[in-house]
Amino acid sequence: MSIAETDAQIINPNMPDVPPTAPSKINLKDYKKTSFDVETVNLDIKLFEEYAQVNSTLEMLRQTEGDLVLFGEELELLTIQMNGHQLDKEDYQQEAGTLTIANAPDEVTLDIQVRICPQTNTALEGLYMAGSGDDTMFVTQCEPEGFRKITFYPDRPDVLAIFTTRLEADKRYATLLANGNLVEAGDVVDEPNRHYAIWHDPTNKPSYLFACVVADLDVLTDSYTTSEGREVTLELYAKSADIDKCDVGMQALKDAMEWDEVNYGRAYDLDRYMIVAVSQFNMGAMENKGLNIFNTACVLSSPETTTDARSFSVKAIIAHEYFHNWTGNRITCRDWFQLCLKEGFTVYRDQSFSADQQSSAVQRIDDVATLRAHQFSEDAGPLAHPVRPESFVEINNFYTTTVYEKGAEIVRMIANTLGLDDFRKGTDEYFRRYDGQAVTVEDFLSALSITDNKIENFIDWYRQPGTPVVSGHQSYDSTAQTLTITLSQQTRHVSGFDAPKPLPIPVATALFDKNSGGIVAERMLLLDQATQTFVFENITSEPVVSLLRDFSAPVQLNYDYQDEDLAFLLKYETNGFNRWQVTQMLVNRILLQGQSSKSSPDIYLQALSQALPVLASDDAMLAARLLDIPSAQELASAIQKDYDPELVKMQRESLYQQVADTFKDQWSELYKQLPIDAYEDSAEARGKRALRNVILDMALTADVNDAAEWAEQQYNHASCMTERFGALKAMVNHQVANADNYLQDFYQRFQADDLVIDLWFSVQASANNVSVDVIESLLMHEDFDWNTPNRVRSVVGAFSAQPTVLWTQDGLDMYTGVIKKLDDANPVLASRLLQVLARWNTLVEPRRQMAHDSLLDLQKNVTSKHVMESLDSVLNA
Ligand code: 0A1
Ligand code: ZN
Repeated sequence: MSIAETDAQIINPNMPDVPPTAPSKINLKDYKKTSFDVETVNLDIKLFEEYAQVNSTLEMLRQTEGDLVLFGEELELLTIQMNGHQLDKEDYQQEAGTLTIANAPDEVTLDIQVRICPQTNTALEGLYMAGSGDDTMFVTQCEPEGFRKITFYPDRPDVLAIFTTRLEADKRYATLLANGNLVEAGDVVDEPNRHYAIWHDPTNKPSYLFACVVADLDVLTDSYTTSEGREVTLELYAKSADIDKCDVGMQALKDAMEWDEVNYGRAYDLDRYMIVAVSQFNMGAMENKGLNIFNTACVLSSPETTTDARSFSVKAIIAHEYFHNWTGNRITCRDWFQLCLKEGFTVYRDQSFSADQQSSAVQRIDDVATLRAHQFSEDAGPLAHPVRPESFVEINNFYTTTVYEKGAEIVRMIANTLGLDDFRKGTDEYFRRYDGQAVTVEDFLSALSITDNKIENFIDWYRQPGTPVVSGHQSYDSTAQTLTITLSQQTRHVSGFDAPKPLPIPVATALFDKNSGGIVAERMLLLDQATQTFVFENITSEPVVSLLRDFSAPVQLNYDYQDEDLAFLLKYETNGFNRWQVTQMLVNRILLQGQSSKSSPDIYLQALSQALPVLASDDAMLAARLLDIPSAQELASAIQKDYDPELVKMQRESLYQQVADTFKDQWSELYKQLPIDAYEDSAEARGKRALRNVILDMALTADVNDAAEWAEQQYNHASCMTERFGALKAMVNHQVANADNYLQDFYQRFQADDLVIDLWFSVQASANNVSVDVIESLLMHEDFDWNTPNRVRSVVGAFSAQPTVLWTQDGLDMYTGVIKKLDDANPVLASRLLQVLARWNTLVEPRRQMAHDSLLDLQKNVTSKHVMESLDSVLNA
């Protein structure tokens, strides 16, 4: 579908004639309870060819003084009755987004009838139609404020109610699903083509966890018996062509259910758990009570069509949504400022689950790499905000890596500070105390403090934006046999926030004997002042210090290491994560320090030569990670001024080339040690596939004879997508002679599979030599679809990671043009794409000015509050 068609679609003829008001800021400090609580909700949703009719009955009870306020957007109000009496226009006040009834009695039954238009809902919030042609379905997305696009309701997370939902539709939509248990289903009287189903959810829930699906889907069914003896039916719904890609997700669900029982004592509480795969979805997945809705990219997986990395993340996302049943659903957020309460804790839980499914070192490496590439960069720029923000215009703009990933790091620090036994006692207390409630971060910390109140001052981590920089040095006294480590912390002052104060920073530390390489002391240092010294006694010779082991805090470390110390640690550190961390420090020293103090790559290359051959046979996945050079964005995030994308790219590529050349004679041997075997989904097999792809790319970089042929062989004889796509990517990036033929072959083989065609788009949009012309031709391709966020991200998202082309006039024109197009149709997606431009202010001239002008021009052409809020912050750099 073209963007012109999209534009035409979004004019909704049913929109009420309500004057717009300027978007206002909402502040945490203004939180007030609602005047009325909802006890029960009865929803009746009837879907027709061109619209949906939604009738609702709300039983409400007064809890404090004040008006009865309902939220509603893009609804055509047909009738409203209070306690059986029809309300006239003068009985209520309707403003943009709200409907207010003054002087309501203490007990109220509201009957409300509205019409909505899911068929034209391109924003993918509320109830919308996904798919096209004969292949359509209706689904909901209510978090954070989508329910108000279905009916008028006190749509806030602290209003919990019991929902009963009746769905009615044409019989070609055979699947009618909503939260909870199915209580009745049948044909509609006198309408032979229509049927209905009634669902009842016995748990009290906020409206953001409401969901329904009206579709024609196949289902994979399984079951799980909980530790409490409950027999749970598990159902995974997908299009019939995709049903054979549901086994990985189903197994992950059962693994997650068991893991939560063993590790947190949490069992599932309904008789049915459903997951539905949807091709048009703004985010990864959604934890609606008993009825998760998933982006197809985050649930479907098969060896032939899904890379190992993607398949692994499918398992993690299935677990994440399942874990929300306790951390998010049974205990929810009092208000949206507390989003990190459910997200930070749940990400910590899914990371721990994933660490149990593969090497925990590799899991930590991947989590930290993501944090450093994305969250550190957010914290360093104009979009920096506390993990618990204090104000927002549009809450959708705060589903950020700061809330999610930094939020998870805080929970990790707390868990490590308490120790895992006391952390478990604390989480048990949290579930005991707050089950069924909507609570705050303070409540969470107070429950976790039952064994020890030392973690209460971690609240400052939730309040203060910016990444702390920990600097330090050591001095050794051979007479006293003491080692003194001095550490200090500094956080940049983000404008609009109080001056930063010292945070409690746990620094996991080990001292290594220089002669034996063994550990002579190990301690968790708690740095909670601006500067502190820590003394180690009985140290007989000056050791090498390893700090921030396992990345014990989300900080930047600036310790006065010699390169030799880091090379030493690469050899002797016992934990794989710490070894990776020292290679990253070495690479950063080579690439980022001022010309005069730059490290030479020699020590790094020498250290790698020692580590690589052993690791390659020992732990292939870790060996693959050790060859990582931080991405261009991650490097850029450390540069505050005069960032030159060309220079960084050149330096990065030159180091990569040096690594490739250093091992030129070994790539062939190493590659041959990793033959293509029959497909296996084990950590070891995944490690070998990852390393083989890294080696292939290195060999092509070093111009090893026959490397292009290896790539073709690997593509042709691939046992799975990781091998085939790895080979294709290498061929495209190195522009080998046959690359275009293979691209074409790939397209033809997988034409029918949207998720693989997303890969096909993304490999081209992220190619080393990409140009704006290539991107534009991809956007014009007949398979490109503006209404499918996965497709948009596969081109535009991939392109956004190409700073040398993005930050040019043509690149910016193209990119801001996309944001303009999506601003109206899908503001959530448009605003997320915009956030990539946040670091414009650090660019070298003339790119900086160019970017500034483009952003100012964009400001004149957008209207959604999502994009306007992000743009205001970005321009305030
Ligand atoms: N709660 C989900 C994330 C999510 C947020 C917003 C959405 O639509 C605008 C969809 C999903 C999670 O953390 O998995
Ligand atoms: Zn989540």
